[in-house]
Amino acid sequence: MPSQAELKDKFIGTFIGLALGDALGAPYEGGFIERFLWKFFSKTPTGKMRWTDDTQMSIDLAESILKKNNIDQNYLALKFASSYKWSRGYGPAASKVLKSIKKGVNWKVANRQTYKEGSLGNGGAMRSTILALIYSQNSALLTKEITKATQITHAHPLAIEGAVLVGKAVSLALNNIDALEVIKIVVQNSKTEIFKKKAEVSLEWLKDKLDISPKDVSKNLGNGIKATDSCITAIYLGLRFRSKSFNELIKFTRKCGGDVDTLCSMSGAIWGAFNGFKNIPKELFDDLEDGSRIKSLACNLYETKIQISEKIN
Ligand code: AR6
Ligand code: MG
Repeated sequence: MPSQAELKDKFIGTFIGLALGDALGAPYEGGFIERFLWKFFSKTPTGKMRWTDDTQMSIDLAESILKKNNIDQNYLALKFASSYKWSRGYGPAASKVLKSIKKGVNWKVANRQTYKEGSLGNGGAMRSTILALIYSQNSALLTKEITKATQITHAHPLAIEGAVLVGKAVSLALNNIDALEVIKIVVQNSKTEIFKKKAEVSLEWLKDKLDISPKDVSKNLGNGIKATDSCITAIYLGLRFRSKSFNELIKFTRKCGGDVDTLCSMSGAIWGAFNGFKNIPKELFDDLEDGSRIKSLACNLYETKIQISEKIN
């Protein structure tokens, strides 16, 4: 178990790892058109690295928990909707859900307007980290609260399963659980064949310390925007680079291609949960949009976690 001071540093490392991964991955996301478009949005007016919807929705979730002390789905839906900005690069179905909620449609209706079963994108998983911070000591509550936070925009069972698996990996990293143990737990917690198979492949690779190329990682685990094509990939990357530098993780993940910002963001959060803020390069943090605001949100989440844990126990 980490000490209180270490845990607080890990909270900051997790949230900053998520935002930095997002901002560092964004210029490498998608194909030629996406990369070209991002050039116009990649910097803030003061020249800092701009992050995308992954970080925006994580900030929304963090602020919502700080305000309500738990997941109030109606409040969170409105918060997500009011923060929506096209230029943050939200997925197409997620954009429609948020625009509908903004117009007054109930989230329970809006989240099934494009797909009857809801979206199976990784948009729920990219923000589940925030709940891992709050519920890292209570696996059942972690699953319940991630499910509630995810289904507002991503009602599909695969989106929820992916979000729970990513959240679980972050919570185990916060608790200093060994990387091989983490992937074994991910295998055990995978309910669907596709997640389980990819988690089993990751376990074999990590056990044998294999030097798998970015191309083979993408080919076997996926690099797409669906939860099934990215959640296990990000978990594998976060675990593989657990004892290497943050820069090495980002360099490798950029080469995996596809949904690079979200792969970097989710694996960056896992890396940060293991290694803490103290190991994140200061020059990267100084260059990040709203770095101090995110750091202070992480500190406030830490205080809230202590209060919530006292109530639960
Ligand atoms: N059936 C078929 N295709 C689907 C379904 C479904 N039920 N659900 C989603 N898709 P979306 P996100 C496909 O729009 O998950 C951003 O860059 C469909 O092509 O809900 O919030 C974020 O940062 C749909 O457009 O987005 C993430 O990296 C796509 O999956 C990424 O996009 C994504 O679902 C996904 O964000
Ligand atoms: Mg994004």
